[in-house]
Amino acid sequence: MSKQISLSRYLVEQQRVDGLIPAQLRLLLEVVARACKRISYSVNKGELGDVMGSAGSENVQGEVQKKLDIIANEVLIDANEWGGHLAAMASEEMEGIYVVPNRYPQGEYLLMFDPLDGSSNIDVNVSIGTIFSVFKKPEGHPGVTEQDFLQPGNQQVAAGYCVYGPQTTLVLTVGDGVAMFTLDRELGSFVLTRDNVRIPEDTKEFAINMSNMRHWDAPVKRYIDECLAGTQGPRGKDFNMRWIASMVADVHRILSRGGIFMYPWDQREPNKPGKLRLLYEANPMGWLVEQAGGAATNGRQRILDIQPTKLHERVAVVLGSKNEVERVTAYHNEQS
Ligand code: P6P
Repeated sequence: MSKQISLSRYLVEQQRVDGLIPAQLRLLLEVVARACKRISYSVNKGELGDVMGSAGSENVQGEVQKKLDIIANEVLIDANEWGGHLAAMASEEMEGIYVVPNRYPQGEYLLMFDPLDGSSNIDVNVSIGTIFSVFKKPEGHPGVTEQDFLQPGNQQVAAGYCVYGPQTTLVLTVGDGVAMFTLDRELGSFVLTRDNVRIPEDTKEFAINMSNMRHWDAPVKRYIDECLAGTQGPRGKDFNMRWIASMVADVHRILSRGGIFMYPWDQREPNKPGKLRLLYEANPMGWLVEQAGGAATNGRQRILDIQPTKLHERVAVVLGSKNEVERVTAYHNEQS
């Protein structure tokens, strides 16, 4: 039987061999993984547990919360607040930051997460996931404030997601490439199933919500029109389209076989730069994609270089196979 490497062993080796992750960060990542395992069990219960449907409340984004949105958020808060590795947390589902209560030791890390991304898919049994991003708390002042969370994505020390699909798979980077761990339900642990994940630089597969076509800006229309023109058009090859409407599932496909994912600015809400969240979706996914040899921009600049101005900042997202992202970005920059 091939030697199975657990997530815990992988993290110990990253800590010991490469000196990449301090013990406190290793502990944090193991706690997040256990929380994701717990969320996976709730997700998998479906109709058998009291976890489906709406919670009858709205989140800070004004979106109707699903019961599982709230369950996942509470699992992550409860799992992480006592360990001594965190100073505070921020969630897509919460308006402000959650400072670790004084009854627990304060740590040096900040954890941000979208507890259950793609939750509109929960009730129809389509893959959903948890996205997380880790920063160090800025030094030089006591306590922690919202301002401490407003760091550009290039300052992340760890990022990842857990996709709850046919398999429950945790995907992680600590700055030394991307690794994938599949949950072995018999063992109850995450086992390394792919290491050094690489995204092909070219692709024939794009992911975008085509129903928004009439609202797109010209560079996006140009790029998609060229893909749709196929072998008769300037690209000289046919493209396929996928849109799961669950960023975690779409990004997992791109990390697994290449592709380009786009949620661009559109004129439906012209004052919003985009639909997706910078801190909870674009930064962690952008770093994972870059660590796997892909690229991630907002159409004009590298996502990880964007300086956030508020916790729930939104951003346009173009990420995936490097050559395609560079083409879309070039089209935008030619425009202005
Ligand atoms: P639309 C899920 O709500 C999400 O935030 C992402 O996971 C997903 O890519 C996108 O929104 C789907 O948006 O407009 O196609 O429903």
